[in-house]
Amino acid sequence: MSDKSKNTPETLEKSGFSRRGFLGASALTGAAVAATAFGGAVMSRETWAAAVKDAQQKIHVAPGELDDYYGFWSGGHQGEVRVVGVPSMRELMRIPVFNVDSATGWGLTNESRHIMGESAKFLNGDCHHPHISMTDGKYDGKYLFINDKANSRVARIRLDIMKCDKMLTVPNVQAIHGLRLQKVPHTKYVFANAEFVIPHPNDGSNFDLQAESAYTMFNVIDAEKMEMAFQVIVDGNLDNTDADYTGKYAASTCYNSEKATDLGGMMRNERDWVVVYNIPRIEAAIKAGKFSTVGDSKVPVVDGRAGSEFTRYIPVPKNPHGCNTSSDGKYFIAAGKLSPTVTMIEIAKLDDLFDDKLKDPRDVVAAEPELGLGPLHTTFDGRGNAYTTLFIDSQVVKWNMAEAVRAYNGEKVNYIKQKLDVQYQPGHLHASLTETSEADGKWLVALCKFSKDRFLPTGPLHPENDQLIDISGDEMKLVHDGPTYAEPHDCILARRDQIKPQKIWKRDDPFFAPTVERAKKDGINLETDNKVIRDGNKVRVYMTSMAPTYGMTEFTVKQGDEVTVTITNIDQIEDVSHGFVMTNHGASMEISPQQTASITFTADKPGLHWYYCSWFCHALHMEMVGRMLVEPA
Ligand code: K7E
Ligand code: CUA
Ligand code: CA
Repeated sequence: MSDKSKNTPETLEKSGFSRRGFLGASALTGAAVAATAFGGAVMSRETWAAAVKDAQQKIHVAPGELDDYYGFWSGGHQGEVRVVGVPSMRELMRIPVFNVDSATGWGLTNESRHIMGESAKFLNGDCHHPHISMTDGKYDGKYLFINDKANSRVARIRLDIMKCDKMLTVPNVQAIHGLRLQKVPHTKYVFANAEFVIPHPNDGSNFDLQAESAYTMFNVIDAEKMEMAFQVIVDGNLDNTDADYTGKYAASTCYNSEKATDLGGMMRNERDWVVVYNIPRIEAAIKAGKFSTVGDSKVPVVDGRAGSEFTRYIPVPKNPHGCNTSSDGKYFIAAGKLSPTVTMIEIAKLDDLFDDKLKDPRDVVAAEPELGLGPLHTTFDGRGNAYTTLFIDSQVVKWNMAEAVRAYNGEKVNYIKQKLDVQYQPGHLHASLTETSEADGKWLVALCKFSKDRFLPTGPLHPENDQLIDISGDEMKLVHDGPTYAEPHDCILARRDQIKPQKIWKRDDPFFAPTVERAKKDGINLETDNKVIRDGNKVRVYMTSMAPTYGMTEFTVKQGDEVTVTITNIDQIEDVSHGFVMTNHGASMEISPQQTASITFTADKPGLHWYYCSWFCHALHMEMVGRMLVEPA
């Protein structure tokens, strides 16, 4: 176990290791490895240098070589999803979701606004939990789902094109937070926690949160249709969630069982709870018509509050946070946050709890190991070990689950295997393939909320620090610091063979189907036609693009016209994306090979306006231009 007091940057400095000197000698990881990676003791310069070299080799992906894992990072309140190669930690791509993106035109184009629906009016989002769809408890590489806490949405990303293709606003709730997927037999459902308790109806007639009519709901979404399947009214609030490996149960943590509105109130109870949902029972009730609805929504709602046949409430210590299903399928593990413990809930005992064969819900607790201060989330290596972030201790603790159970049953065993300092204050952590039955125990990412002194200063706003830890051996080894922009809340790693992206678009892709439909009505052949269609004061401009020219280099409209430019990129060559920017009109979009994209703006200024290609496509990319001539009204 490491002794933190020994290996802070300050003590290392005191013992003769200047960070700057060290960085000079060893350019790549330097301080990343220096402080704490290799146990607690202050090491000699030689050992240190050797350790750094070892770490560099582990993560080095040579130029032209490919990473072993795809990582998908939530961009937090920045609103996007980022694709990162692991172990190199190179950022490969960004997928705009709840944000507006000038490079691709996400939030600006008609296709993206169609997908965003009503919620396109929101320019912000706050995504936390990215999760990949599964079949038989393994990633099937089809979709990635992510929540938006800020505007109560759930989005789906198609992993074949790495674009968001569906967005759903969850009705009658506030702040979708915890999100997980059904693992078995396949991802039929997305489980999404709405965090905040609100009055119902929430029309200003009642603000009393202690009233029975004030509640939040557990939300279940049909993953394929991206429509609400049903909602479950619960006691207290909801934080994180996960699903089991039988397809029967999902569980959520609740930190505000008090339904309090202030900090003191939310910490009043010694125990809050984990609520477990019996999915087949809820499905059966809905099928039998035993449900109600809330407000104008048609979504079936069942009442899962205390005493309901649909749920069980398992008391756990205090303000629990993370909820993680162990990759062996045995436990839901709730992290204590304000308690130094995590609670292991034995999934095999839940049948008896629901059948009332167990009288005390605490009878399903298999162990409650003490791990350290501020446990937040847990991940697994497939070898019986769990890894939990300790926010307050700034550590990742590795512990053995079977040994924790033995200790709970009175045996004298030390289930703690190692504590590794991380820099600093980790929230989530994620081991490779950990949410599946194939957890492979190779890499672990600790998503640290503070970076403090780890990087060149960037003003009052610091980057966060996603650290890569090698967990393939007996000992965890920190091998890489990964500065990231606000706020990679969570990430997920899949083997590269599990994700199969297309190289160019297919012409019949549903992503731009509404635009193709529109063109058809206008009698346009998108692959060949360059035409202007006038429809009252609406003007639709259709053109092709092929490096380095647009199919149309000049078109004329009248001042005040609503202009829709639709471009079909007929290039078939991989990686030749074009763009379209109409200067001084706030219009910008990406058009990748074989894609059709469209954008609408008002031609409100008379005169000549250049448009140009914004994605570098050719030696004559600068010359890929055209002009819109606007005649005065
Ligand atoms: Cu996944 Cu912060 Cu949204 Cu934990 S939550 S850290
Ligand atoms: Cu087309 Cu640059
Ligand atoms: Ca509480």
